[in-house]
This record gives sequence, structure tokens and C-alpha cells, in this order.
Amino acid sequence: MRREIEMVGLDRQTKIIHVDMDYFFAQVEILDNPALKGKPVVISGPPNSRSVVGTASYEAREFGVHSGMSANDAHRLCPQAIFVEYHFEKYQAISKQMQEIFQRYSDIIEPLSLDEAYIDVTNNKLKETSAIKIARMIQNDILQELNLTCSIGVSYNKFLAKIGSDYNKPYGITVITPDQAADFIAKLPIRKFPGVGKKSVTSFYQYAIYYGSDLLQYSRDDLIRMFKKRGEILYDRARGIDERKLVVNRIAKSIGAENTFLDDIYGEREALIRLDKIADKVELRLNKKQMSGRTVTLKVKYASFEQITRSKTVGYPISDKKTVLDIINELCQVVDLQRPIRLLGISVSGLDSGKQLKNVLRYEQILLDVFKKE
Ligand code: DCP
Ligand code: CA
Ligand code: CA
Repeated sequence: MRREIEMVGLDRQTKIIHVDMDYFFAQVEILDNPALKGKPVVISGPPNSRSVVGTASYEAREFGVHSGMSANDAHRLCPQAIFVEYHFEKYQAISKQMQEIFQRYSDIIEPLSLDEAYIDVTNNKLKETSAIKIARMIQNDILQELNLTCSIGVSYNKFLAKIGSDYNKPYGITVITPDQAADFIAKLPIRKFPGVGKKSVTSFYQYAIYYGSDLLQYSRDDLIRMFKKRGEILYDRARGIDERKLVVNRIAKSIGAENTFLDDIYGEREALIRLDKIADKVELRLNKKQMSGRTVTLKVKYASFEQITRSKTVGYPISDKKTVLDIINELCQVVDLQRPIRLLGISVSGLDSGKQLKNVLRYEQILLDVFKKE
């Protein structure tokens, strides 16, 4: 009864979908080599003693093979396993296609890794009120267009959507409605809660916490004392509460730099000296993000706080200081630089968006490189 009271007041209208590909790297490799189908397949780095298992087909998992273990151990557990090396470019390309499918339904997408994402479908592009129907459509799109299976969780927050996608693998859809949440969470093994790992789970057992229902026995203060910040989060999760919004990958529209001067500056000569320094920064930022753009904008704010911008668009991508400054020089001819100036800025827009997605994915590559070195 108490539980029910505490769950009132949740935003039951929000509809979140969590999509997670099944045995992702392995499924992709099997798709490319159908001879591997139905066999124990292990995806790992090049065969050497330090190579780590990225993932394994379900056939190999039956032998106890799992992500993160050494390839040597995997071989010991399952000598008949077929070892296949990683092909990140393939996984990245598929990840991008997944994103494109998600975008048909909503722009509120938060990718968590190459093979999974949250999608907020509360106000979706199809104006479909059933999130379950959208989940089916997404699962079907991925199967028809990419020839791959995924599992999906549907619920009213991120926590439950993610729990749902893991609940019925492979090729499952699990819906957890607000009315079902309390029961579902009560029966959920503590190991399945976010932040509870293979090692840390034993510290929960020490307090006789085995399932979600056991968390309800402790006050918020108790849980904070026992598990710090993680305990506080678990207090909420045990009650079906998770108010985190999706972190949407905002794609930058422009890259630039500006400088507000301590003392107002005067004249074109002085302005160009300052703009030279600002252009250095712009070049640095463009290079850092490996981006280029076709529009250069000069911004001038006068001491009077009046502000003007002037832009020029060219037919080729710009990413270096010299080209930026050439255009800035031209733009300087059409603005009044004799008045006292308070701020100057340069930005480059019309950015190459293909590269931006690559940058998002580069983060994945770095992450996976870490796995390999472990
Ligand atoms: N991965 C990795 N190293 C790890 C964990 C994962 O290289 N230690 C890679 C390989 C996986 C992919 O990330 O295929 C996705 O990881 P998941 O945890 O989602 O696992 P799978 O998709 O392989 O399996 P499942 O069907 O359980 O989701
Ligand atoms: Ca997965
Ligand atoms: Ca995953």
C-alpha cells in the first residue's frame, strides 16, 4: 500500500523506448559470414595473450564465455569456438543506420553506445499514441532493413525502459506500464539495478538485499549511508522514480571564438591584430573537432552595445586560419571599424555534418580501444 502511495505523482505520460541490439558485434559478423550461424562465435581482438572478448554468440555464452574475459580464457571454456576479429567500421556504419531509423520516429534520441539508444516517443513524429506500436515498428525496420535483431524496452522512464530491453533477449519487446512497475521492480534481482556490478553485488547481499523489494526496507538515509550517492539513486529507482531527461546529441551549428576587450579598441589595424588571435582559436577548435564549414561570420559589438554580423559563404570547406582570415579581411571592408569596439568574434558555420557523426562515434572507438588494452 505504502508503495502505491509513493508512486503517485510520477509523470505517467512520458514514453521512453530503449533499443539494444542482440549480441551486436557477433550478429554483424554472422550476417557477413552465414557459415557462422548457429555456431559458438567469439568476437575479440587479434589473437594474442592480451586480447579481450568483445562479445560472443549465445551458443558460445552457454559455455560461460562473456564480454571482458581474455580470449585465452574463452578458448579454454569453449575450444570449438570460432574467433573473429573486431571490425569497428562495420559496427559504426550500422550504428549510423540505426540512428536514421530512430529519427523517423523522434528527434529526441540519446545513444548510449554503438548498439543502444533511448528514444523519447512521447510526442513522436507519427503522432502515434501507442509506444508499443512504435517499438514494434522500430524492431521491424531494423530486422527488414539491417537484417539484425534487437530487443526493446518500453516504459515511462529511462531506468525501466533499459531494464525492459534486457528482460527478454533476443528479439523481445518488454513493456512496463506505470501500473506494473512496482511489481516488476520488486521482483528484479539487485544485480540488474544500475550501478550494481558483479563485484559490488556482494555488499548488497550483506544487507540482505537480493531483490528490488528488499530495497524498500531501508530509508533514504540508510541507503545513502550504506551506498552513498548510488544508494540515493536506488532509493528512487526501487520506487519506479527516474526523472532523468534524455541527453540529446546536439549537433553543433557553428564553431567560433570571440573576445570582449577590457578597453575598447579603435581602427582597422587594431581590429585585425585582435581578429588574427581569434582566428587562431577558431582554427584550433575546427581542427580539434575535425570539422570544416563554408560560411564565415564576423561579429562586431560596439562600445554602444550595438551589434552587427556580416557573413560570407564560399563553395569549398574551410578549416584553416589563413582562409578564415582572408574572408574576415573582406568582411572588414563592409563594416565600420572606426567606432569604439567592445567585442570581436569569428564563427564558421555550414558545417560538414557527416564528420560530426563520425566524431560522436570516435568516442566509441576510444572506449573500445580501452577494452582491448585491459
Ligand atoms: N563490447 C565490448 N567489450 C565489452 C562489452 C561490450 O567490446 N566488455 C561491445 C561488443 C558488444 C557491444 O559492445 O557486441 C554491445 O555490448 P552489449 O553489452 O550490449 O552486449 P551484446 O550486444 O554483445 O549482447 P546482448 O545481446 O546481451 O546485448
Ligand atoms: Ca546489446
Ligand atoms: Ca548494449
